[in-house]
This record gives sequence, C-alpha cells and structure tokens, in this order.
Amino acid sequence: MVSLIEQNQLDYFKEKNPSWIIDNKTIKKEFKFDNFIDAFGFMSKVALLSEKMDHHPNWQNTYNKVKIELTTHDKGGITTNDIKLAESIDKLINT
Ligand code: H2B
Repeated sequence: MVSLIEQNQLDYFKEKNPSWIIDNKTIKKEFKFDNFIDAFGFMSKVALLSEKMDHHPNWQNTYNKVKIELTTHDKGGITTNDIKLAESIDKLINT
C-alpha cells in the first residue's frame, strides 16, 4: 500500500525535476504544444500510461496547453505514485 511521501523525498524530487511545482498537496506542471492536435496526442499517451499505472491525473486542456496536477486522493496528498507518474509523463515528452 502506498503512503504519503516524506519531506526529504519531496526535496529530492524537486531537485531532480525542477519543472514540476510542488503546491501543498499536489505536484503540477503546464505543458505547451504547437497546436491542439499535439496537445491531445500527448493527453492520449498520458491516458494510456495512467490507466496502466492505475493512477490518474487531474488535468485541464485549453487549445495547445495541458495543465496537469497530481495527487493521491485516497491518501489526501502526494505519494510515490505521483512522483512515478510525473517522471513517466516527462519521459513521454523527451523520448
Ligand atoms: N488516481 C489518483 N490520482 N489518486 C487515487 O487515489 C487513485 C487514482 N485511486 N486512480 C485509484 C485510481 C483507485 O480509485 C482505484 C480503485 O485503484
């Protein structure tokens, strides 16, 4: 069973992944693309990844922007599942 992460784990994540903003009980990031189709293509990939991980984002899409917020509802805060999903999402972009 996954549990809320410790402050030192959060600090480590922040150092490794400065593009993600830690905001109280969520980690968040805004992704920007050239157009809607690219944004939606990215969302499709994230959807498949999330389903595989059984961990799902709160997100918002406006044309070429996708805002993602990760938190673990069951635990009321940030867990290792959020960190793993964040790093996996970044890999979709960079590969
Ligand atoms: N995603 C997120 N972000 N938080 C959760 O607590 C969560 C989830 N719970 N995806 C999962 C699904 C749970 O509801 C199912 C039953 O495993």
